[in-house]
Amino acid sequence: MNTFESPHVLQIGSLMPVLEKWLRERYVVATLDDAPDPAAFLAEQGARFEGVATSANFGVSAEQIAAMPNLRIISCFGVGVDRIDMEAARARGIAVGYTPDILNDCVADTAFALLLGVARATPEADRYVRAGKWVRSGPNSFHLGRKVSGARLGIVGLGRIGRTIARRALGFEMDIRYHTRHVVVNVPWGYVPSLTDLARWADFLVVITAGGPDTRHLIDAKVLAALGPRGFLINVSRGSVVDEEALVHALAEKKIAGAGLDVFENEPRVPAELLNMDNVVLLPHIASATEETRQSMAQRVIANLDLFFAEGRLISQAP
Ligand code: NAP
Ligand code: 8YV
Repeated sequence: MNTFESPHVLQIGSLMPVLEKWLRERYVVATLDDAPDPAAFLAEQGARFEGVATSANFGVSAEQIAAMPNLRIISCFGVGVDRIDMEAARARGIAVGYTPDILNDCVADTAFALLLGVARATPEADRYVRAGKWVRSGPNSFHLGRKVSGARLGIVGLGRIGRTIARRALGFEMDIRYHTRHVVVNVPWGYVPSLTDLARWADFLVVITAGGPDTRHLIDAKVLAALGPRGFLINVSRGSVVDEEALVHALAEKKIAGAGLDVFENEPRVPAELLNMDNVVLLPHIASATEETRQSMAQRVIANLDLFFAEGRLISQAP
């Protein structure tokens, strides 16, 4: 494509190198992060951008959208669009592309990695071996874990990823129930209208709702108290869904058994108290981060942009 004919696309935040390469092969790309003063850059040059390429981490703010009067499409690397000001995009009729379904498997796998990790204390056991404690303390010296197979799994959010998690749980012969705002038809798992009732019932409560204001602190002190001292919390959705202060308190006071967390309220900052707790497993927001899935996500970001600029439509349009 000749650069004189190519639409101008603004890249917000760093993206996978291959995605950055593909973008530059097709479009005239400017990286907002390269500007010494991003706001001044947008005020001066915003009118030239018809497209934005961003990620679930960086999103696009209402102010940034306002500074691009000719913006027609935002293509997001990720399925969670809570950092994109969807209202501002909708008001201007700007299309928002995202990457649903492609990452269901890896996010569900990570939910199980966290669940197994915290229940069987595998990261802690690994540290025990490396520190020479097994040699010093002898056979069967490491504390007992908790059984996952056959346990009760409560899923908060039974969308694309939640259903994939439920299917994984069938292999572990778990008893599965879920909570959402609307009953999901054609699934064999029991609906629990009250989140606290689900937490009270569950051995493992896995959170996989959307982020944003509607789900902010859905998992609060009350839900954690209901989960109880034998219950584990797993969060692979967004840090904002869990009241982190209440979670730290619940863990410190042994009001819940443990937690497996891929996401945090102020990423990449993790509450200092969690760093010294053995009954938590902490991941740096890597649920979708496999070579295979990230490659497919990058392809979808490009496919959404290409199809939009060619035919005015998207493969995956965020609702
Ligand atoms: P989805 O298909 O839209 O499912 C979202 C689910 O959340 C739906 O079942 C929805 O049901 C439920 N939900 C929304 N608001 C709720 C509320 N207030 N109370 C209870 N349930 C609520 O989305 P998905 O593709 O499964 O992805 C889910 C989220 O996972 C994404 O939005 C993203 O934030 C997160 N994610 C994280 C990673 C990671 O790297 N950790 C990777 C991918 C995705 P109702 O509407 O009926 O309530
Ligand atoms: C993102 C995610 O890809 O899809 C989402 O919503 O949170 C992840 O899969 C990751 O945060 C990179 O932006």
